[in-house]
Amino acid sequence: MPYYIVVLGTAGSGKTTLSGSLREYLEDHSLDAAIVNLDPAVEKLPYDPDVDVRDYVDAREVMEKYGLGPNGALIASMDMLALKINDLREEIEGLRPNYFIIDTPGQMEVFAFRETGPIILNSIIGENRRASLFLIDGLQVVNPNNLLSSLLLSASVHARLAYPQINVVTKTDLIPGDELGKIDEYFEDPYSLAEALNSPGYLIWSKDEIELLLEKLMLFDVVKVSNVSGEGLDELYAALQRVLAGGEDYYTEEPNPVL
Ligand SMILES: Nc1nc2c(ncn2[C@@H]2O[C@H](COP(=O)(O)OP(=O)(O)OP(=O)(O)O)[C@@H](O)[C@H]2O)c(=O)[nH]1
Ligand SMILES: [Mg+2]
Repeated sequence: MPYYIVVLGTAGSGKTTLSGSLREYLEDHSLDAAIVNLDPAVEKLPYDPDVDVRDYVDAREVMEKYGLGPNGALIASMDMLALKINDLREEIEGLRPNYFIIDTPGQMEVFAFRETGPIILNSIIGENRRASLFLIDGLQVVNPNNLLSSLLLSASVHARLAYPQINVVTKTDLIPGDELGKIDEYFEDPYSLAEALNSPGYLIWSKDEIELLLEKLMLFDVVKVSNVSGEGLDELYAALQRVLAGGEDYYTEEPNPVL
């Protein structure tokens, strides 16, 4: 049974780059991985996709035909893709890798706030084991308020998909050591993040409430990676195996319950 890894996150957080580097990593460890490009608007990919949604819908064409802007066209394209889901699923089922990596578009509303994203993903994945990676742009979350918003968005995605989820802080190669240390501190101790928020007095929650909230938001595993140096990919793989295989043998695992 293949495992499905869904790569999600805000625009530019590194989904496409990580999808490529993760496939390389798995292949270097003698595991077979296939990438499904689920972004109908992407122009250039750093990897060669095994399945490409652009064969089913063309966001640029949708934009011109219906006079839509880039975001509207993306959302309309995903709606159109949902209508072709059986063909897409058949193509995916024709492949037999150990892992499918699904690279998604950065328009988070498709997954966090609309039906389409979960419908498409659930149809593709069926009853197979899955994990979602929620990518958090490391350069953004040196700012504690941005980290709080990212964690809230990650929780929104989890609330819609209900997949086992790992938060992945990307671009660590671009973050100075002392700032990286701060991010570690925030994740190790939610209280330090609550303490670091700017103007918490203007938030509707009291500091105690923020601390409680952060405790819940930080229940997800978190891994830091650089897609450039490859640092952190060992830890990401270990976290994925914990979620996907629970330490059990690949072939003896029971599939996930039907969602
Ligand atoms: N230095 C560095 N750059 C990175 C890393 N990951 C991604 N990038 C760069 O960040 C930019 C955006 O990366 P993408 O992989 O296209 O991000 P994405 O999340 O797929 O973007 P969208 O699909 O547009 O939402 C590219 O210029 C990447 O080369 C990283 O770990 N380190
Ligand atoms: Mg991308």
